Amino acid sequence: MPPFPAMPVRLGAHVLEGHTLRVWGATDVLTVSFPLEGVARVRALPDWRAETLTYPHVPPKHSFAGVPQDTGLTPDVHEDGPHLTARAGGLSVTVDRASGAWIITNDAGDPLAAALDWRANGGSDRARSTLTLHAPARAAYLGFGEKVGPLDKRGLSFTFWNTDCFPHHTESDPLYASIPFTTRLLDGRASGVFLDETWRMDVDVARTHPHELRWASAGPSLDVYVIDGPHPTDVLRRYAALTGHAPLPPLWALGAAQSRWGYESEHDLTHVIRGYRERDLPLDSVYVDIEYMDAFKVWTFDPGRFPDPARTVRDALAHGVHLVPIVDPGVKQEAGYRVYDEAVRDDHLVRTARGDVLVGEVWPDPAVYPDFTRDEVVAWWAEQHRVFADLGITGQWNDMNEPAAFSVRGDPAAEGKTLPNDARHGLRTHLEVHNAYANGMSAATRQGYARYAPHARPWVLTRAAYAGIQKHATLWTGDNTSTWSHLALSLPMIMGLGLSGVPFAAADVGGFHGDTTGELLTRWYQAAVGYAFLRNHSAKGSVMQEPWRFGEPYLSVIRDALRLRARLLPHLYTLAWQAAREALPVMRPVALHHPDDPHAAHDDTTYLLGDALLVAPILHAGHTRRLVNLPGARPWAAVFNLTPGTQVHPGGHAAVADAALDTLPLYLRAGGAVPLTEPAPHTTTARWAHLTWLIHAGDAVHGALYEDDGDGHGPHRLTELTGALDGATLTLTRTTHGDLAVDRPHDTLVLLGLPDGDVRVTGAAHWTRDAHAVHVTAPADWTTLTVQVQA
Ligand code: MIG
Repeated sequence: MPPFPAMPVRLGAHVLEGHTLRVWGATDVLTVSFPLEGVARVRALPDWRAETLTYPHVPPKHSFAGVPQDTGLTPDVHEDGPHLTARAGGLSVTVDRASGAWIITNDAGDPLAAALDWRANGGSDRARSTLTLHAPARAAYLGFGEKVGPLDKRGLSFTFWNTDCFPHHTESDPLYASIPFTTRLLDGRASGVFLDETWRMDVDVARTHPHELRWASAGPSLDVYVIDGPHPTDVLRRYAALTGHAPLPPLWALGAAQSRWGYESEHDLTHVIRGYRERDLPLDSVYVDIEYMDAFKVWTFDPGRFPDPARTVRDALAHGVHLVPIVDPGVKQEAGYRVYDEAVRDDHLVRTARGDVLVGEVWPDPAVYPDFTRDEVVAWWAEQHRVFADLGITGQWNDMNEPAAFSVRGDPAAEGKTLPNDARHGLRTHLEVHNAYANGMSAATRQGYARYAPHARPWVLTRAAYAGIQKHATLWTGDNTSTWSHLALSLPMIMGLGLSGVPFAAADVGGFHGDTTGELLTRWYQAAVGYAFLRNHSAKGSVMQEPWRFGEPYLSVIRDALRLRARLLPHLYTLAWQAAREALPVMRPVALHHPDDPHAAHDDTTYLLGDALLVAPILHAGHTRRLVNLPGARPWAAVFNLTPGTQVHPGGHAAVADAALDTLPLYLRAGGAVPLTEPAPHTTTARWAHLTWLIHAGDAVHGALYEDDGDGHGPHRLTELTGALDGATLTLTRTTHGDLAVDRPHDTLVLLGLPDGDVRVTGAAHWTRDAHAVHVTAPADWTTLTVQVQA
């Protein structure tokens, strides 16, 4: 614990009101509260009148992250000279009233956050509110939302200011989303810090000073949540309890998706769907970019290119393909256009500092901006989605919602391709709510589909975001490029989003900007088998990059990768369900499950699907071999391309993976059990007619399978597989919960890691053994199987 620094006396009196402790002095107010078990909150606010009033003024907070403001545990408060300590929910906050510094420890005595210095500067344009937290030397800092760089952000600095960065590079910052939340990993122990501030902010992650994590906000105050672990999954769970859980997506959204800024008509969509079907490539959705609109007017269709949109949607669905249209927030300024007329009539638009409706330029030109920071505007925008829901659309792609502006009328100096800092959102300035703009837009989209297509689960993609976005939408990482460096970057970037509460993020497969190649596209598809969604997307002017555009061998290998993805869907869908319940991301950094592993915080090139399947893609041109860090104490079986092999590697070591173009290195940890199915042209339900458990026998076997209709809100069933290998005997038990009956004729079990010898199975009538595995056909109603090996 660092010593409290010497500073002028800042704070004096205190009062406990309800569950909030307030401490105040001549210029500042601190409030301390405990919203949940394991979470402490410290707000720092300026108050110039504090000395003249018996009771300092603390304005109510509107959290754009959606954190409830009126719940909490009541702390015990204890005074010890200048130190004031509040304790609740397993945490203590000690404030040194002389200096204003504060420190948060848990009941085990671990210091989770120590504020060496802070200033709440009242929000004048030039002054900034600052917070300096002690950064222990060995700590890694993960998360911070959608950021470039490695998984561990120590030594970097970032700005939170949602920006349309076209195209971005591997060093670009800021990008499209702002999630000021980090998980600190220190000696295998995790804790979190979340600053619930939408104002433009900067963070310096032990870059300028090696022992300081420095935050600076353009806003008047600081709202800090400190979250206890000890495990990184605990931090994520508590962050989701504060800011919300992501809803379960429909199964189809996890299937293969194709997109192109350049599919311009019904004919183009039909053509691409046929291209997939003719080549026997799985396809579940096609994203429809801006050209479908009539003169870029949102909620319209160009009558020439889409004469009958209902037919277009229906015909695609008949091929098992969902269409996902893009929607931009900018509304064309055109009298007589219904959306614009309503927005003006009902005062829904962002205004200039002078009070006029702000006019900018985006794809529609001139364009006006709905003010999604106000509830009535969100409700109005939600109603617009009826146009799409009535056509049978249930997925949507919200773009340009930083918001982006190519230019702003009357503001030739418009900075950063967005609205001016002093633009007005009701009573708030743009500088305050810019980062929150996309959350309101995406909330409206989810509300709209929930209302007008209640039979379906909405699938909402957004480019921009603030903390809490996961309740409404998921992110793709915007305009990446068709380069190997962007393929490699996609892993830490998506995992960083996963550690920031966004479990379903993904990057554009093949790269958006620039020309991809057959090899890059192929390796990208392999690397992306575990992206939460798998969308090939590219920009106008770049080479076409559907899976067949580069001929053989690429087409065949991409088809294999898409089939691998299709086989993994029972597992991926179960992970999606776990993401919705427990806030664990689909693509998990090794550090999430192995915080003790010395290499995990710096492992940017592999990821886990669940806790037992490790994906180690090739990320460099021409490479056919790589090193793989295999974490933990248990052995890992090589299951390249999901095929049982002969190699088993010890945990806690690196392995060498040989991977020619047609090979994706995968490893299954001892004890891991992963549910797989057969590839299909597109998804139908998540009640799998074919089910294979790939199991690596170990001392503690565990696997899970979540099944339901794949969409909507019907019955479900959870199957859990447990078991243990004891000497030469493997026992497996299957239990099920839930109200969904599943009727498949049998389960197939593929068992790795058994000792050599003849096999006898009790509980099944059919089994075989080959060089790599034991294959068991288990009856539909099996509950227990015993596999005995005789030497
Ligand atoms: O100004 O809609 O990131 O995915 O294809 C570019 C056209 C606007 C940016 C998105 C990209 C999309 C493109 N959009």
